[in-house]
Amino acid sequence: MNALLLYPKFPDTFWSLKHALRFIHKRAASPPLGLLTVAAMLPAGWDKRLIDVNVSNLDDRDLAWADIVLISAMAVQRESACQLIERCKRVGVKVVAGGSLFTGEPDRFGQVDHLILNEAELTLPPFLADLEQGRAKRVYSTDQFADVRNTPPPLWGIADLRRYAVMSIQFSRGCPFDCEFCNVTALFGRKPRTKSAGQIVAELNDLYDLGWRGPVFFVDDNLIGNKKELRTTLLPALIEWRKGRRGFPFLTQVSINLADDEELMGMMADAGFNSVFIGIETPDNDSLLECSKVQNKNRDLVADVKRIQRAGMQVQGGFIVGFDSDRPSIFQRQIDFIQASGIVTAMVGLLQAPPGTRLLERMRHEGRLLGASTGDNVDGTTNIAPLMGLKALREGYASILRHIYSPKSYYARVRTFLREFRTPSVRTPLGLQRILAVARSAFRLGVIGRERIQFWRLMWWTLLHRPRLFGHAVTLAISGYHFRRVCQAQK
Ligand code: B12
Repeated sequence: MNALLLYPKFPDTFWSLKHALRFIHKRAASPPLGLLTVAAMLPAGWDKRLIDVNVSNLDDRDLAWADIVLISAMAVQRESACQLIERCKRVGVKVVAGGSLFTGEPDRFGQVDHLILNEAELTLPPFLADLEQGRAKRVYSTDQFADVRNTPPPLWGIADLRRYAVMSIQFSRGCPFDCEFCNVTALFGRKPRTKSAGQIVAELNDLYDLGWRGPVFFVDDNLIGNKKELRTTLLPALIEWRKGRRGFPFLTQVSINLADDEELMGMMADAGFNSVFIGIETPDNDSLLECSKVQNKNRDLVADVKRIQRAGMQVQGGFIVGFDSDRPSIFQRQIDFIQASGIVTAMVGLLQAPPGTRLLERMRHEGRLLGASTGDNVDGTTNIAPLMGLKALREGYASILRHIYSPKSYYARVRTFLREFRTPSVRTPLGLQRILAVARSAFRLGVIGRERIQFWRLMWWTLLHRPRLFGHAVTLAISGYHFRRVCQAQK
C-alpha cells in the first residue's frame, strides 16, 4: 500500500512566521507532528511519503503513486485542506482525514472517505483492522483519551527536516485548568497524560541522529500540568541527556503559576528551556473571573513575567480583548501591560468561541453566537456579539496592534526584555544560515526598513550592555518584522 501523508497550507498568519522564516531560508515553522505520529502507527509494510505543501509542491505524480491519502489539518488550514481533498477526489484516490479541523467539524467534509477523529492511538487501529477486511466504516470516533505511553515515536525520517525552523516533540496532552474560551480540555481532557521520560529521550535521540541541532518545541498544552511528573522524571532525564551535546534549546507552553516555583524554573532552565508561551489574556481581574482563568487571578502578572525572564526563559504571551467585563479602558491597559512586561511576542486576539468550548455554549444560550470561528484567533474576527459593540472592539483592537508593533514600541519592548533576561546556557549552534540572517537583517531592516534607526540603536545597545544576547536581539528584530507585516495586513 502506498500511503501519501498530506499537510495543507497555512495562510499568512501571526504564527506562520512566513516573513521571518525567509531570513533563515526556512519554508515553515515546524513539521506536522500529528501526521508523523500517525505515520508511525501505519502498518510497517506500507510505503509512506509526506508532502507538506508549506515546504514542497504536490505533484500529480504523487497522487498517481498513492493508493491512499491521509490528511491532517487545523481549522486555520481549512481552505487548503478542502482544495487538496477536492484534488484527490478528482483523481479517485481514497481520502482519510484526522486532526483538530476534522474532529471539530466532521459534518463539513462530505467528500472525505474516512474520518478518523480524536486521537489516532484509539481510532486508527480499528479503522486499519476494518480496512484490511474490506469493511471500513466512514467515521471512527471515541469519547476516551489515549494513554500516550503507548504512542510510538514520530517518523521524522519522512520529513525533510532542513526546511523547518523548529522541531516539535510532545511529552503530555491535556491541561488541569478549564478556561471558558479554550478547547484544550474538550480535545484532550483535564488530567494531563504524560509519556515516560524514556520515550522522550528516545525521540530526542532520533532527532539528534538525524542531525538536528536547532530548537525543539515541546508542544504540550501545559508542560507544568503535572508538576510532579515533570520534576521527578522528565527534567532530570533532560538535564542528563544534555551532557556532552550541543544545541537543542527547548521552548514550550506553561501556565503563569510557573513563576511561583523557583526550583522548577531553575530545573527547566538547566534542562535547556529558554522560552515559554503563557496565556496571560488580560490584566483585568473581572475578565479573568468571567472566563474562569483562576490561575491568573489576583497576581502581579508583570512581576511574574519578569521572574520567569530572570530565570532564563523568554515569555511569549497570549492576550484577549472582547470579554463581557471589558471597559473601553482595556485597550490602553493591555498596551501598558505588554510594554511594561517586556513580552516581545504578544499574540493579541479578539475573544472567539471555538467548537467544544463552554463559551460557545454560553453564547448560543444567550443568542450571541454569530457563526463558526475562523480557526485563527489572531485575525481580528470574532464569532460572538461583544457587549461593547463590534465597532468599538475592532477599533480598540486595531489601536493595540498599531501601538505594540510600531517600531518604536516594539524595539523598546525588546530592550525591556533583554535587560531582564538571564543569558541561557543552551543555544542553537551558529551555522551559515544564522550568520547570513544577520547580514540579511542588517540590509532588510537596517538599510531599507522603516525601523532602521530603532534597529541599529538596538544592535549597539545590545553589543554594549548584553553582548551575549546579540543573537536574541537579531532574532527578535526579525520576528518583529513578520508581526508588523501580518498586523498591518489586518487593518
Ligand atoms: C504545535 C502547535 C502549533 C504549531 C504548528 C505545528 C505544525 N506545524 O503543525 C504552531 C505554533 C505554529 C501553531 C500555530 C497555531 N495554532 Co496550533 N497548536 C499546536 C499544538 C500545541 C500541538 C499540535 C501537535 O503537534 N500535537 C501533537 C500531535 C501528536 O497531536 P495532533 O496533531 O492533535 O494529532 C493527533 C490527532 O489529532 C490525530 N491526527 C492528527 N492528524 C491526523 C491525521 C490522520 C489521517 C489521522 C488518522 C489522525 C490524525 O492523531 C494524532 C495522534 O493522536 C496544538 C494543541 C494540541 N495539543 O494539539 C495547537 C492547536 C492545534 N493549534 C491551534 C490553533 C488555533 C493555532 C493557531 C491558529 C493560533 C494559535 N493560537 O495557536 C496557529 C495557526 C498556525 C498558523 N501557522 O497559522 C488549535 C487548533 C484548533 C482547531 N480546531 O483547529 C489547537 C488545537 C490549540 C487549541 N487550544 O485550540 N500551533
